[in-house]
Amino acid sequence: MIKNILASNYDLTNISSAAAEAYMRSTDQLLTQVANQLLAHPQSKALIGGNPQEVMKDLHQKHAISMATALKINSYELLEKTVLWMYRTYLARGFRSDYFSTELLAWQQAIKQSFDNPDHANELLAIYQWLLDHHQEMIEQSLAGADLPFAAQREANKLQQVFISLLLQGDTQGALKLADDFIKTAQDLKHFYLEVVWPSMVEVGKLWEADKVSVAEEHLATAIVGRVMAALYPRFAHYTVTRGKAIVSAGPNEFHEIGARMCADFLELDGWDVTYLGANTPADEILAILERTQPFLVALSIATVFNLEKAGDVIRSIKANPATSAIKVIVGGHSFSEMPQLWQMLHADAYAADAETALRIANDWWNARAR
Ligand code: B12
Repeated sequence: MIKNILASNYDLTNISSAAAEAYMRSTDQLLTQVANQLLAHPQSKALIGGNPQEVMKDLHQKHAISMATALKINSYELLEKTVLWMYRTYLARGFRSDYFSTELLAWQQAIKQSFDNPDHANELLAIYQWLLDHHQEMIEQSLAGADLPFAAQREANKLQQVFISLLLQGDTQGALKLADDFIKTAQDLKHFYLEVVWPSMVEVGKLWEADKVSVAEEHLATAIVGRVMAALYPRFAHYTVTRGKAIVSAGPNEFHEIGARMCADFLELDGWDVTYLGANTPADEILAILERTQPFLVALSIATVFNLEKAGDVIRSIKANPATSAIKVIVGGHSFSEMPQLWQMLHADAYAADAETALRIANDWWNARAR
């Protein structure tokens, strides 16, 4: 098993912040050059498995964001994991494995053409060279990685098996009935969210990653879960506030909202005064509502690694502003599931792998607060 290929070979502190900033400044130019090179390649269509050009361009964007994020927070491990995810996901969609080496060469070429400062260029070229040198290993590891650890890895239980088949069949009524039959108490609701809904959606994600369910089927599954949660909410939302104010939101550009909503519901069930903002709250709006309403804590959900950088910027701004710096920041979401230590790199106050643990941490903070 090849583990942490990059992390074991590189120390990101070797990359100067000037080189990292130069990469971020040049991203648009680099993206254009990389796309042009690949489109001009004689086997362009075959390399991308007949997918539309937009899919390839989107992949380049993802590559650039993950590279920039890894450089910014000094984490080669993050880069490695994202590269493995990309290889696995796009190989499943028909991209050829030599597409990725061709793309890496195109990035090298674009860097050589775009960077004025040869020292900065050389620092970045070395990373790309390393990715190229380990290309075959990375392909193999990504394909072997179907068993990558997921935070929600639980023994599939009967209820979950039934629930996921209802989601995949698009049976909203069946899913509502199942939830209604099973959930009698707040404890049942928590169990249902953690042991049925969460692993079912992780499974839907794995099927999407392997190109075995379509985007529409994934949307349908999410929409059914949203309807089930909305139907359950009024049954348990009658509460008395016994704890502080909490703002729960998905981070900027983050469209995944079910995890945040679970956290919001768990906190609310336990007496927190929750403001739930849903998906994709812009950074300045998060900062403004924190300053205006002065909650005790803010919980930010970040599901994809491509949104970590933006979330990190929000947290830095919260901590830098004296009007919000005392607000506790807890983070969570799928992007941390393989690298829980990322929360420290984002300068959050805590991370929790699930809504129950988030609640426990919030309550500990509340109980320990200076009165
Ligand atoms: C449904 C879904 C979508 C839907 C979301 C719709 C919605 N309204 O929420 C849509 C279609 C929008 C979507 C889009 C994309 N998605 Co998507 N998506 C999923 C999927 C299948 C399920 C998400 C979900 O609801 N999970 C269930 C909830 C309960 O899980 P959770 O969020 O992880 O929450 C738990 C914990 O993480 C924690 N938690 C969550 N938030 C918080 C917050 C705090 C503060 C705390 C303490 C804890 C905590 O508590 C929860 C359990 O109690 C996941 C698969 C997965 N593994 O989750 C992929 C997944 C997250 N998506 C993925 C990707 C790549 C994308 C796209 C980039 C796809 C693309 N276009 O190329 C876009 C990105 C859009 C964007 N800008 O955000 C990847 C991410 C991979 C990576 N390396 O980052 C995943 C993992 C799929 C996969 N296996 O490859 N997606």
